[in-house]
Amino acid sequence: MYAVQRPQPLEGNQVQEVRLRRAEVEIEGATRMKVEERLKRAIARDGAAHLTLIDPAKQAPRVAAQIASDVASAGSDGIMVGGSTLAGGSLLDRTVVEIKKAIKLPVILFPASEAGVSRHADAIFFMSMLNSRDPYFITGAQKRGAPLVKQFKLETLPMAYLLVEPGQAVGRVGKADLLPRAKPELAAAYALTAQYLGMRFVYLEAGSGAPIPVPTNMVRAVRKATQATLIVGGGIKTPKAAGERVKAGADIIVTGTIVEHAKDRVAKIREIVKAIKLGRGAWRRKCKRNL
Ligand code: 1GP
Repeated sequence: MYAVQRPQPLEGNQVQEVRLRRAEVEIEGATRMKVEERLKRAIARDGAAHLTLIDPAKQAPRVAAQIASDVASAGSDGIMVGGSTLAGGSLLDRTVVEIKKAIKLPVILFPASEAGVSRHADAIFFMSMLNSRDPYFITGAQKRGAPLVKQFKLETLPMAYLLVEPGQAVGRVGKADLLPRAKPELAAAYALTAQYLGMRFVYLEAGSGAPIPVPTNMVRAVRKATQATLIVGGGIKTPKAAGERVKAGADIIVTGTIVEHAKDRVAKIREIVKAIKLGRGAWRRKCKRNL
């Protein structure tokens, strides 16, 4: 016969120790809230959020950290790091590390290829350019990067990356069949495809430095078609352009190029953030009217 090993009752000080450990784990959990949850909370609290894109190839890591610190003080909700094919390796790592030293906002990777994965970030937009003609940009780079994402235990934010005219450099490099500006229904069909594939984020991208941002009627059509968290970026340079896209239904606005000019960075981002947060109030009022 085997003697059943019963757990021994804990002594008073052991009970205390277990309680303390439990409390520590809870605190740790609270401080390490998932990035997706943080974004959702910002959207729920303010109506919409703002993310700043920093391309490691465009400045030294220390300068990137200064930009991050400036936009954090201006009210931005997080930093995206990546964007160009040169943004990889040790330059990417050093940039993420410096940014994380400077701010407490979430740092999310925005990779152009498998080279854009860094162990130091908080999360990664695990993205697929659904309207590319080249399978590399749909599942190829992802397949190469996925084992690293797992190894680094990065939080994944599954995202459809949809390139809209004019598309700029990323449209050309990504061999995108650009979504025509006059075809909002096509964007909506892609966004719905993304949702049915299980992606929780949809990014309508006009391309960095685009002379005109994604049209508002396209944002509206995608908003109407899906429940995905809707991100809009590319060529957004003014509070008006940002606010209009939030009014049309965007949950997150991304700006990149405007933070490169140090002179008025803080004031510019502050104005854009203000327009974003006000914009959603108008969007909600409109929804209520239409109920
Ligand atoms: C790039 O849309 C972003 O993905 C940023 O674009 O540089 O034009 O702000 P801008």
